[in-house]
Formats: sequence, structure tokens, C-alpha cells
Amino acid sequence: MHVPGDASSMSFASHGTSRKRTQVAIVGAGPAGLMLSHLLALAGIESVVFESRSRAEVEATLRAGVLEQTTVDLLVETGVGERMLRQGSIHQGIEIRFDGRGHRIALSELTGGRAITLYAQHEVIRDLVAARLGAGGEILFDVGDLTVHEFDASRPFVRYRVEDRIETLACDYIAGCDGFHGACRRSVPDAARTEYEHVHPFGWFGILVEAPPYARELIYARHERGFSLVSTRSPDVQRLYLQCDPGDDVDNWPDARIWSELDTRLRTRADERLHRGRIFQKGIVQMRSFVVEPMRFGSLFLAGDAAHIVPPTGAKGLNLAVADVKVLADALIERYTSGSEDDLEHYSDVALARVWAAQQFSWWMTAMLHRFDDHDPWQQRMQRAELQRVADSRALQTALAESYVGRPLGNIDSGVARRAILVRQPADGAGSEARPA
Ligand code: RFL
Ligand code: PHB
Repeated sequence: MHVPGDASSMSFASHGTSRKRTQVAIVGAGPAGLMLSHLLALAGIESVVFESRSRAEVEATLRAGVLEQTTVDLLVETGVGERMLRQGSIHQGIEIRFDGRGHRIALSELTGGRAITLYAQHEVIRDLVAARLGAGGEILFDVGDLTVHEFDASRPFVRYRVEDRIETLACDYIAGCDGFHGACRRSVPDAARTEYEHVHPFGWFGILVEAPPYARELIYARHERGFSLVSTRSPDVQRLYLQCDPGDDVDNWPDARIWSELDTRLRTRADERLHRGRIFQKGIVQMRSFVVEPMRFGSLFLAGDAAHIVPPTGAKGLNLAVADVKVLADALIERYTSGSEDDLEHYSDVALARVWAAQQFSWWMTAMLHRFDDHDPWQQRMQRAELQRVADSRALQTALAESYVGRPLGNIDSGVARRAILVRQPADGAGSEARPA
């Protein structure tokens, strides 16, 4: 029988990887996969990361920008936060704007000093790739046709193509960190998974602009014509979004139309106009909410976008991916150090508790700030009244700020995971507090 942990005992040359077995095979070199590999390596656990795209493509994919305090702390504590601390910008508040007026949510004041950091996702990726390769870690880029096998039995393995050769790698565990369109989740039989999905009736048109910042803090704006968001990447590059039809085409949006629409949605005075800059990137994203349950199938563990998608209004996707792999890494470390699988068994429940809390927060922000074409006047009034209540209530602002900056890791956000854990305790309740959140 194979004993988890004897990865080094079977190694062969002349493959995409120099070995035939590893402890953890990680599919996907996004934030989830790379961070998991990094956390495991720090604990002396071996992994191989498989990525279907090239290193250059992975490092150039433009996506998220907002890092929660929790994510920032983890990057710093594990030695990959140095460039982020130098180049990222810390924001202690955000603005919610509606009816042409701004209302500041004082994130740090409301959360005991916590804040967000603006630092692009592809920079996080670059830092993690450099850390893994610098430490001798294995990331196989450009792998094709990857499939995962026998994760319901005790001998899982992955099969993949490098150039024109088919290779296999045996492992103890597989981490499916291959994003929403990846192969891992789809490999689980339909009957073994439940998927919850809501496709929102709008998209975000995103642009990158060469210009100095438009505001000191992010602006989330609600307008009758639709939502818009002012964000930033650096002193010279700004990130702006506006709500659009998800089926729209970027070609329908010449620069003049984008500026005019942003001016209309964001203005607080009749003559207000954003300073223009060169728009060098345009794209449309469909808004989607998605969760698969459970997040574990035998020795296959899903993490990040492979298991859940949130609309970006709450800026949670990357942060949830990092939170998942922290829980998973801790559980794997426990497995390899003490031999106990208890934490691996609880991985799905613990991760899902945070995921559903983030889904609810992202939905709250999305529903409060977007235009819904099918809303009747009463529903429009309700939406406005809710925004006004947030603007007027310190309690509601605190709730928003706590979720936005992110709860500390290890804090189970709802009773769901705790109940799931307690259910497994002996009937007399003995030891029911043995696994505190
Ligand atoms: P990723 O980043 O999609 O990485 C998955 C990787 O797996 C590879 N892959 C495969 N590799 C091998 N074999 C296969 N069969 C494979 N199939 C796929 C892919 O090439 C890819 O490299 O998932 P991960 O690691 O879970 O990370 C999730 C985040 O990328 C995502 O949640 C965020 O970008 C979401 N998001 C935001 N999150 C935040 O926390 N803060 C934000 O401010 C924020 N803003 C955003 C966002 C997402 C956006 N879009 C584009 C949806 C803004 C936008 C516009
Ligand atoms: C971004 O800067 O890309 C960004 C900021 C805030 C969000 C989503 C995306 O809620």
C-alpha cells in the first residue's frame, strides 16, 4: 500500500517533471495553485503545479486589484509580500456614491485599523512564480490535455501532455485550482456534486487608462444608467468599470462613448468631467455567482474559482481563493505531520462557510449598486432607501467594512461549518468544543 509522504522514493527522469510521484499535484498556476504550492513548500511538502498556459500569459493576465488585509498579512508572513509592500497602495476607506453625492466608508476606523491594498493580481502571480522557482519548485507551464484520475481511490494521478508526449504523475492528493473553466470540477460525476449558479443580467465593461488617479479611494457609484467603479493600479495607470449588457461588444464602445458614460454616471457637479487619458485595454466580463458543494471528492480538493465565482462588486474572488488554500494547506500539513485526516475531512465545510458569507456580501453590494432593467419604481425606491440607510448608519457601514477588508482567517464566518463539525461529534457531545473555529 502506498504511504502518503514517500514522494521521493519513486523518481524517474525524462518526463515533463523529473519525478513520477509527488505528494500534492496542483492543477492551475493562478493565485490559488501558486499560493498552495508556496505554503506547502514552506512546510517541506512537495508539490508539482500544472498550468495549461505559458508563463508569459499567466503573468500578464489582468484581473483583480483589491487585496484584503487577510491576504496581505499572509503574503507578508510567508515572505512574498516585499514588492507588494513597496508598490501597492493602502486604502483606508472607499466611497459609495449615489444621487450625485459621495459617502465615505471609513474602513480602517470601523474595523480596528484593517485596510485594503491595491496591488494587481498579475503582480501577485509574478511574486509567487518567482518565489516557487527560486526555491526549486516545479511549475510545468504549457501542459495540454490534463486529466485527473482515481481520486476516489487511494492512488490518484494526473495525466497530461508536454509537447507531444503523454506523461502521468502519481500523487497523494490533487488540488483542483484550475479556475471556473478548468478540468477538475468537471471530472467529478454529476451525482456527487451540487452546483448553485446565478447568472446576473449585466456585465462590467473594464478599461485601463494611462492617467493620474481620479480619486484617493475607490468609488462605487450607483446611477439610473447603471453602476460604475473607479479603481487604480498605480500613479500612472487607472482601472475603471461600467455596468453594461453582458452580450455587448467592445467595438460598440469607442473612447468618446466610454468617457461620456463615465462622466454621466460619476458626476457630483453639473460641469464635472473626468480627465482623459489613453485607454489601452478594454474588456467585458459577465457577472456570475456560482458554488459547488462539496469542495472535496476523495483525494481531490477544489479551491478558488474552480469551486466558486462571485461577482466582482465585493472584490472577493482572489481573496477567497487565497483563504481556501490556506485552510487546505494547514489541513495537508496536519496530515503529513501527525497523520490525522480530520482537518482534510473538514476542509469543505470550513471553506464553504467563508464562501457563502462572501457570496452573500458580493450579492448585497451587487444588488445595492447596479441598475436592474426589470425593477419597478417601488423596487428602485427600495434600492435607494437601502443605500441611504448605509450612508446614515454606522452599524451598516461597519458590517460592510468588516466584510470588505476580510475577516481574519480561521474565523468561521457563520454557524454552518461549526454545525457541520459538531454533527460529527459523539452523540453525548463529548469533545464538542475540541475543534474551535
Ligand atoms: P484562476 O486565476 O482562474 O487560475 C486558474 C489557472 O488554471 C489554469 N488552468 C489549467 N491549467 C492546467 N490544466 C487545465 N485543464 C487548466 N484549466 C485552467 C488557468 O490557465 C489559470 O492560470 O483561478 P484562481 O487561482 O482560483 O484565482 C481566482 C481569481 O483569479 C479570481 O477570483 C479574481 O480575479 C476575481 N476578481 C477579483 N478578486 C479579488 O479578490 N479582488 C478583486 O479586486 C477582483 N477583481 C476579479 C476582479 C475578476 C475579474 N474578472 C476578470 C472576472 C475583477 C475582474 C474584472
Ligand atoms: C479592480 O481594481 O480591478 C477592482 C476593484 C474593486 C472591485 C473589483 C475590481 O470591486
